[in-house]
Amino acid sequence: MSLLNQINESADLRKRSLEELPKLADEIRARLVDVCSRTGGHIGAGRGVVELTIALHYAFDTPRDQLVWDVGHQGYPHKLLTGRNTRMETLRQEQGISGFLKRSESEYDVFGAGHAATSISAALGVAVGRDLTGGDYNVVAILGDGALTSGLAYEGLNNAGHSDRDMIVVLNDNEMSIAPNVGAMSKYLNSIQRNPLYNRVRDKIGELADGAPGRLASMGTLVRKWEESVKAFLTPGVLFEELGFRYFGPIDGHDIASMVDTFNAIREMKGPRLVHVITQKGRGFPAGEHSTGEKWHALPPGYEPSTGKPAKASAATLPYTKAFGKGLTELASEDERVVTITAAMPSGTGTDAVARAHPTRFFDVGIAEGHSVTFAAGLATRGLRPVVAVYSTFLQRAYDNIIHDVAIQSLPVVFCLDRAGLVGEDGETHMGLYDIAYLLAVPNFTVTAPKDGTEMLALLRSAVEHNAGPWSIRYPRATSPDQPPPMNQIERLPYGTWEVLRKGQDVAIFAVGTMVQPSLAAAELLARDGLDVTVVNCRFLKPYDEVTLAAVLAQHRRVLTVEEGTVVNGFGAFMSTVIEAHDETVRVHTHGVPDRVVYAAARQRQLEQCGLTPEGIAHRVRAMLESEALAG
Ligand SMILES: Cc1ncc(C[n+]2csc(CCOP(=O)(O)OP(=O)(O)O)c2C)c(N)n1
Repeated sequence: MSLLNQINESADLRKRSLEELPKLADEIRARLVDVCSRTGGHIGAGRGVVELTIALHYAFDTPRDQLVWDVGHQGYPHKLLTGRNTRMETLRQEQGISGFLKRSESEYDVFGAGHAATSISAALGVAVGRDLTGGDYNVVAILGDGALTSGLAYEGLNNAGHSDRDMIVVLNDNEMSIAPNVGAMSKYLNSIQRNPLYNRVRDKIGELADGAPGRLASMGTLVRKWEESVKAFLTPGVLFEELGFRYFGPIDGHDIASMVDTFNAIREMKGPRLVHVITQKGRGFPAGEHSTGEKWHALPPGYEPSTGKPAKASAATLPYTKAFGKGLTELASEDERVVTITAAMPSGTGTDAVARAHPTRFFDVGIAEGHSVTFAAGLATRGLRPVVAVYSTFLQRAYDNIIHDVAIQSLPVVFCLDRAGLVGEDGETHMGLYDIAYLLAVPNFTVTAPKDGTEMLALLRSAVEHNAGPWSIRYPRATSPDQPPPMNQIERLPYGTWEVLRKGQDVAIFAVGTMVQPSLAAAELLARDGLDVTVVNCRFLKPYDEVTLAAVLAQHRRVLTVEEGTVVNGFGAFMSTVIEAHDETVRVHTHGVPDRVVYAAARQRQLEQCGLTPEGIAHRVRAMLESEALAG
């Protein structure tokens, strides 16, 4: 009988012998490949930490001891061992198991996550909270080497090391972020791993210590090697030591017995401790052309479980991400000033294409969104045209940098916001719903949203040629409704202009970006009811098109704004104020994502739930007219 199926909670795991655990690891790997082939998901990170997860739940008394996982995308093995195995088929589905960690899902999920590098700060908060409330348990933060490219991780380390609190940080070092990890810290960790002198001496001392009698011999062998012997000679991890952590490692993160031995030995120690574990991301992937780590970070459903061969993407559709990467690459060939920046998301933002074509003008700065923006601002002061390609959700990390470093100085930085709007199965932590609201509030900022891929590239050209301040372009996690031509056939758009796509007289729909096509379709539906609707493509949210606005308001008494973003303080709210000042007799209704958390589901379902479909928009128009009729 399968071991995994006999584990309903982590206590069941701890009843097992150490010898059984490698078999359990195999079962977990097989289960992950199978489940994710149907659900899609972050399979690479989870497969890398199978043994680490087992060792943690084996050595620590979870859920009493508190495990704080960073990001949470590596949490699938943790979910399998903590009562969620039978529901794993619902991973990332509507009402199903989250693809990240979630407090409401399980008492084992100590702290919700999705964005990187929060674990040390959160774990320190839990540890201090424990001490203030008289608790007695261990607190363990587990984060990857990628997360150590983020400033937030250092703020946590700095504070925790100084606090002298009892907590453990497990550094899961696989040399990968989503792409290969970058930066000085990554090099430093490599040097600890790869220093042959250190490894040789460590082995030698280990052999000698194995024969030692007394107290030393009764401690975990590995711990004794590092703590008492090697550190004195070579001090690996001296940086962490200087920050106030006792450093243990590096340990083989696929050797369950070594890790259990280490965790058991350091569990009762006091103060901040850091265990450096070496793992291989995606370990055990089927071999072959699809086995490189980055491709396996996350996969869509439909891959072949035995080979890992991905499902074939339809050649007829083009994701916005791809169209953007191609267009930006071509624009960078035309214009030497164009410099591309990503915060650890080269393939996610399509800028891996730019990296290949223009390596000297491409910068992956690590999971450091705030830094990426200020870095771009610095580049802009030299006459360059930095393009920051970033997910809408991750740009939230950089709000002060946007205002303080870019906008106040009116520097020409271009922000290309991928995954803007409803993002589907990644769920609430990754929703790109706030960028319209937070960028409209920033002075000197040009805020735009294209209706299709061609317009996205036209806005990109316009943005790069714009001298007066920052500019944002948002586009969704979706395929473009069109196939944009090469960049040299794309012209810039007249600044601050809208486009009237359909002329009617009953109601004007002011549609933003992804909502232009469904608004046109809604107008068709309404035409069947005898309603004559105007549809305006409000591609410039700020500055808006004063001339077109005045012309439309001269013809219409009713306006419905439609946007794929939070309705609170969004484009509709902005336009309501503008229109009221222009003509207070015009009624404005705003339609967008309601003011609530939007959870995982297919993107199309989310659009339906928010009424951001042709039917939903038509319904809002009818409701607007009905409420008016009722009001008399
Ligand atoms: C603030 C933020 N930026 C970007 C991401 C996208 N992202 C998810 S996982 C990941 C890599 C994390 O690397 P690491 O911490 O080493 O964990 P691993 O995946 O290697 O286990 C990135 C960049 C994120 N989750 N949060």
